[in-house]
Amino acid sequence: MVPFDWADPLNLEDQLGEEERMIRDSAHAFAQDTLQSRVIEDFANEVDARELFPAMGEAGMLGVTIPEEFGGSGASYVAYGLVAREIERVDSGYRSMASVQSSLVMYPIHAYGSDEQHRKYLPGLASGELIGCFGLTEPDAGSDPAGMRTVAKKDGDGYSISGAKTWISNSPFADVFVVWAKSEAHGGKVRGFVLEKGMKGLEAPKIEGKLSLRASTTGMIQMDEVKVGADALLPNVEGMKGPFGCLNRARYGISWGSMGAAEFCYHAARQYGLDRHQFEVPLASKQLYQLKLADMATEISLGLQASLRVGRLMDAGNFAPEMISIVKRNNVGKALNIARAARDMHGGNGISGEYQVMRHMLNLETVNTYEGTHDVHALILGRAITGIAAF
Ligand code: TGC
Ligand code: FAD
Repeated sequence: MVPFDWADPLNLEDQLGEEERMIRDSAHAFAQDTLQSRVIEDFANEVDARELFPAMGEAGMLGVTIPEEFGGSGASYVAYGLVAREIERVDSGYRSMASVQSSLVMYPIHAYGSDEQHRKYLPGLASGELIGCFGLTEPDAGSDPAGMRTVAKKDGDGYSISGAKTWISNSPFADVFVVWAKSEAHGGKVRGFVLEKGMKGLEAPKIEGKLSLRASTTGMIQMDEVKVGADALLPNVEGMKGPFGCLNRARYGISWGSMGAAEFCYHAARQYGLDRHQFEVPLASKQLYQLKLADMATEISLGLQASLRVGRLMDAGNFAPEMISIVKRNNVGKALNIARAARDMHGGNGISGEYQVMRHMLNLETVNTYEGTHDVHALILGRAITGIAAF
């Protein structure tokens, strides 16, 4: 028998390799030293924290699974998940900045791009010298991105791209824009294009006034006949499996990240209950309070085990996208419930920025919606279970 560890109930630590632990430890140190010290102000002031990209790059937080020859770490999907967990332990918005860069920009350029695109973009994205964004969602195409209206028309040797993307993380300060459009030259099939800041007809206004994910900058991408060369096309993928292949990686990372946010809330609620006395005893001595902590520990440890399992299967090249729907949907939904409970357990203090649980709660509302809403992932699973699409 071993003693029970309330902070690691199912001994996840024992299941990690040495390199995974090292990467996790450096992510933890970076997140606590560089991110935790500024997050309350970044969230309160809705700052554009673009200077965090080179800092993340230097700390090895970008492109964890991308090969070292392109500036990445060449590490496992489990290591990538552990990094997401440490960053999101501080704030979902910072994790969003990093996961868009790694899974939604570096991944498609690496998986679908040409050698020239690899050399041109990947090292700068890995170092954080370049910032990337991913344009799939449109004002009239959110859960149903196949309904997109953005088009690419043949224009000389290249293309002319027109349309609008909305709710795009990082777009207002991005240098590199991975944009998905219906290409007339490819029979109307969806194709990926890499656009660059400063191109004529390309604008990326900020969406101001979010009540969630305020430490992450979100904007639109407006394209009015943006002319690009043939070399802007991602040559090696066609159809919706292109963007969905990227979403698989990001959704998987979110399943770990959301558990990091939940762990912060669980630890905070435990400590608060031990410190705070009412009716002359600690709140943590009350059965109702302990029940909530027990539920948190249970959901977090089960969620982490499930993400670890999916990560190991991804590393073995042996996963189905529906597995990722299970962990994204379950872990984010559970994390949101945990954050709401932690907010309540902090009483009035729970609504102050200083105690941070309400910030996590507000952030997780977005995380529950983006990368496929909680209900859309249920429908993805429902289709796989019954063979009937109910979208
Ligand atoms: P469907 O008919 O199911 O499939 C079309 C083609 O795509 C393939 N496919 C996949 N390939 C790889 N991975 C997956 N997960 C895939 N899912 C589908 C499929 O095999 C097929 O290929 P082919 O070769 O036969 O053409 O497509 P559908 O249009 O009916 O899809 C329905 C649904 C609901 C699954 C899909 O539309 C969906 O997932 N909707 C949610 C949209 C979403 O998640 N958007 C995210 C935008 S990015 C974002 O939110 C970033 S947030 C910032 C951050 O991450 O921090
Ligand atoms: P809708 O699709 O309109 O859904 C509204 C409601 O209807 C939801 O509850 C949904 O579950 C439900 N619903 C939809 N369809 C069905 C159905 N068939 N049956 C039952 N219920 C249904 N996108 C990007 O491309 N790149 C990014 O970087 C990015 N970053 C984001 C950052 C933030 C802060 C936010 C908030 C969003 C971001 N998104 C990004 C967009 C995000 O992916 C979409 O918001 C999400 O996919 C949902 O689309 P929607 O907002 O249009 O909602």
